[in-house]
Amino acid sequence: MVVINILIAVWDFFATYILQKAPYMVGFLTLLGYCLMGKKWYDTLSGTLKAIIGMLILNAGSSGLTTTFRPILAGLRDRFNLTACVIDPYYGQNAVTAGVEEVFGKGFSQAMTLLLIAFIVNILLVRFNKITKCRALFTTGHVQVQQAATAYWLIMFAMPALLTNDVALMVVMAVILGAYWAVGANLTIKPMQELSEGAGFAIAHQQMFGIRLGYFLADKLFARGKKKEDIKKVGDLEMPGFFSIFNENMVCTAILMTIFFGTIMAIIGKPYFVENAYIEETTNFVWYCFDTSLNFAVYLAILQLGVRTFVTELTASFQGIADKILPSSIPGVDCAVCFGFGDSNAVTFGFLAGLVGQIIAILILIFAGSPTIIICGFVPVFFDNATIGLVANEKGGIKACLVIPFISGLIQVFGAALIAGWVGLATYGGYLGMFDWDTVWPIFTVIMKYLGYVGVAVVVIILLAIPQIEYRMDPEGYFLITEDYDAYLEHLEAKKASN
Ligand code: ASC
Repeated sequence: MVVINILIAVWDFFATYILQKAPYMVGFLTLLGYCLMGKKWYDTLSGTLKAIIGMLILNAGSSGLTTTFRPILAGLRDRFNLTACVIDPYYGQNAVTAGVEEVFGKGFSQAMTLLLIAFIVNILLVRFNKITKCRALFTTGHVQVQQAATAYWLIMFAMPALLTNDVALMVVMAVILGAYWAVGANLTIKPMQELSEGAGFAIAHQQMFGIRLGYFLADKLFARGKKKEDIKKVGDLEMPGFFSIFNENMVCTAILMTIFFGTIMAIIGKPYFVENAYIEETTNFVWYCFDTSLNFAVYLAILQLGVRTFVTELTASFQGIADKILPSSIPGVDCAVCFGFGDSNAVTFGFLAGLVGQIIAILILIFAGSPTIIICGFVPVFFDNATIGLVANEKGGIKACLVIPFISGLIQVFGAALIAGWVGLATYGGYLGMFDWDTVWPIFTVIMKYLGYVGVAVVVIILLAIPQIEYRMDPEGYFLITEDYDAYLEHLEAKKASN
């Protein structure tokens, strides 16, 4: 009895403080990896601390961005008294918590049990990757919490028959969500290895299908028939005279964000910021806008420093886990990690292009009299589109970096309006709204709503078939790309030469 109680207490601690907190999860994996490699204790200690601190720095940057710029976009809603659905992971989670009891008669705590079981499904799919071909492990706990909550709602909406059978409900959800994590993160391996020149990570976030789609479109529409050297990327832009200051990432971000957020803040107007205690009546508003906008560049720089601090530790130590426990696997990490690679200005360009797409889509919703109006949330518009833009730029150049996030912005708003209105989350004011949750998940929901248990099987089969198809496109290179990137590049050369 005592032993069981201790085990439960240890598990509770692990689930609360490690599994759901990305920095400690990354630290735990680094520690485990170095221990399995038999590294000296002091190297293990230093590597683990660097991984945790690096991830905490990354979090400081990304939450700085989110907490500073989210209220500004949300301010538009308050200022103009719009009753509309904000697309944002945190609003989405609140909406689920607020409505789940009322709509489905279920508490939120089951969503957390779901998270743990789905994570085990992810581990198993990676463990048996000789069969499943899944190579990436999810490590981003906060994202898993948000996704478990939304998946919980979508699946109960699609399959009300499950409401009376808790075990079946958990099994269906855990299999679908766990497969989505394993398969989605797996899809990002190729784009990420190319972007980072083999740094050894995948993305475990909320736009994994979006990343692969962006990569695919950039390749097919913008890189077709062109030599790699002929593709003009954001970093190759040679700008004349004063424009050349835009080549510097910090300067470019600072100038564009000052123009952009300055305009939005001017539209919202000083009284709003005074009423909500952001500033005093006596504060100079123009200076406040300037100062706030500059912080965008600050947080982005912090975020990139965090990436540099932890990525090498995590990926080097993960070798121990890959050798001993999960062969041929790599860690899936927050999408912000890729902002440390490629052309850093592509982050800003992707974001702005996505934002233009979102604004146009919102205007269309308003003028078409849509019953659900969407408000841009900072997290989807920035983190999704910057990531997709970065990948598109790497593969297809600057045009791809502008066009693909623009289309993504349109899709995010239209997709969110349809799904959030249909399943009833819009009534509670928010929806997760990240790219995959405006595209792939609504499609899953439709399939399950109309086909029931058959639909569940269809979704699972579609998901599990994806890595199989990818594997068959290049069986020799498939595991090589995670195991030995240089050998993979040689394999590609040899393949090209023999064609
Ligand atoms: C999300 C979310 C965040 C951000 C962050 C990006 O989806 O909930 O806080 O993106 O993970 O670094």
